Amino acid sequence: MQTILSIGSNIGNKKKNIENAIYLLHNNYNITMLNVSNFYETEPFGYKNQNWFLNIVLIADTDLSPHNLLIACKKIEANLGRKQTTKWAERTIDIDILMYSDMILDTADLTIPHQYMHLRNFVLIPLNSIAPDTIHPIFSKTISQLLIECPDTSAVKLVKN
Ligand code: PH2
Ligand code: MG
Ligand code: MG
Repeated sequence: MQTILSIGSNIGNKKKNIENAIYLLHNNYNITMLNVSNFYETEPFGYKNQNWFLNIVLIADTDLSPHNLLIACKKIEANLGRKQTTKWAERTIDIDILMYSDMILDTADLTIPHQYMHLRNFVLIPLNSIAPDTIHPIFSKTISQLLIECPDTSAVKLVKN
């Protein structure tokens, strides 16, 4: 199944942390990357008094169920040294499931599509760069339309390689 993930880091070697997460998704869980966005330097959304993040979004193919994909993401976060801290705390690595095919799911530990994805520039700007025409299954709107309507004013800067 096709899934869309958001990966962010704001401690340590942010680029290496994200590259390691992509490597482990593929190597340990046989997840195939179909499209990976460029890196973006992003102003912290929510709690402002922390480092800027580096963020990417990727589209991948997986045989894992949403629940098992969530477990895989959590294991990789733990492998890469993420400490279990409060919701808005800075993090070595954060891997979030944004979408899973056109599935809608609302369980205690997992909500798909990600419940805040349409409200965050650090998600929508990278995602719009690789999948502007993907339809959000709850709002029935494209990513490019959600970006136009997004009220977030936080800065998201493309990193030029
Ligand atoms: N993740 C958060 C909270 N705020 N801000 C940016 N810019 N990037 C993130 O990945 C991010 C955030 C919670 O996971
Ligand atoms: Mg997150
Ligand atoms: Mg997370």
